[in-house]
Amino acid sequence: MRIEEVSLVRVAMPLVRPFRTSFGVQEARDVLLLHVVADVGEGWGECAAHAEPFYNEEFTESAALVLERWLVPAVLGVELTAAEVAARCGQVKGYRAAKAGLEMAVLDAELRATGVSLASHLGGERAAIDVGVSVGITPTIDELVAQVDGYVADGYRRVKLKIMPGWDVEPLRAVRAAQPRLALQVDANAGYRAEHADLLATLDEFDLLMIEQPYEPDELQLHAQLAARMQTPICLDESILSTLHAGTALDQGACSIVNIKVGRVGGVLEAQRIHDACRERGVPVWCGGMLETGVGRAANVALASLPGFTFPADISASERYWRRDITEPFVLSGSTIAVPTFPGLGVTVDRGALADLGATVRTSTIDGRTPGGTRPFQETR
Ligand code: OSB
Ligand code: MG
Repeated sequence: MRIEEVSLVRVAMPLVRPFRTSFGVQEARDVLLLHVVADVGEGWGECAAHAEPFYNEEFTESAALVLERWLVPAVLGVELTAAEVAARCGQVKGYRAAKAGLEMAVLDAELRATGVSLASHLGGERAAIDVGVSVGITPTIDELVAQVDGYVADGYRRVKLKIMPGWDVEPLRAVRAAQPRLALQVDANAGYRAEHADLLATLDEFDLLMIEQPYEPDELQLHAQLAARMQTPICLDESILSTLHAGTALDQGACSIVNIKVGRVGGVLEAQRIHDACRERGVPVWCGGMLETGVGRAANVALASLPGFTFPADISASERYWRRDITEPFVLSGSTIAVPTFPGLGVTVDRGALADLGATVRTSTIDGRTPGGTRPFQETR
């Protein structure tokens, strides 16, 4: 296909409730969507970067700038397939969430044009996926227990608690007491240091599915040391940016489970390759989330339908995040979410909702008068 126009759609979306992790609190998402118009039709993608560089080094403003200056110019007016987007963008180092958003939009356009759903394109095998909910750090332990009870009442059968030094053993003990048989796991978002190893080892008593990313991303050896002394499996999130990283971490014994996130690894196609590599080694994976809108959530749900995704995903129903999403909402059925079957991402972006939320749109197009020329980004709404 030939890409004729790319728009960056930026919209502030308030979360239903603040989401606190070891790296900070978020009350709203600074959402960046990609819209492409190609000769074969249109497509949408979502850049999962957050407003601040606290989860990793990327942030929305930086992603938008890199897209405008380098990534969009690398694909605009070019004849390509979605599978070629990553290579076209390869001169730019990092900025994986920005690249993932652009690839997602091109892939959506390609699959819509050929009438194939993203899930079937990727090799998905399930009509619905098992999901859980990621519960942020709350002001009090009572509020945490009440939130967990509420999600369990909604139907979620797996809960992930965010932990950090000072918010680990006590909250876990309270939640375990209230929910003795609930499938429970924790995520530290790299909040611990080597001196916390003894404390982390005591978390074995809570019968957790896994501990996610206790230490900093580069600390593979520390993770391997912890894995060697704990019953609870270690899962890595922030450490794994590629198939190569996943292989290295597994070779070193730094984890035995891999969290796969589209934005963190540079796109849904690299996510699929990590899944394939882990499956070949018999390593379970699961799909992480970045508080996406319906656009990014659709890609996550499609990805999570692949057979190697054996733990419930961090893909909750739309209402857990948004009072009003910008696509049709994803709804919970039992503890599952249905996989879209329509072509491409299988969701429709609600332009009216975007307008109501005050979205800004910046667009760059090919310049019909100049062979190979493009018009620079301009605010269009
Ligand atoms: O580490 O998995 C994480 C949200 C934002 C940034 C990092 C993480 C998360 C979550 C929420 O845990 C997952 C979701 O429900 O989208
Ligand atoms: Mg995580």
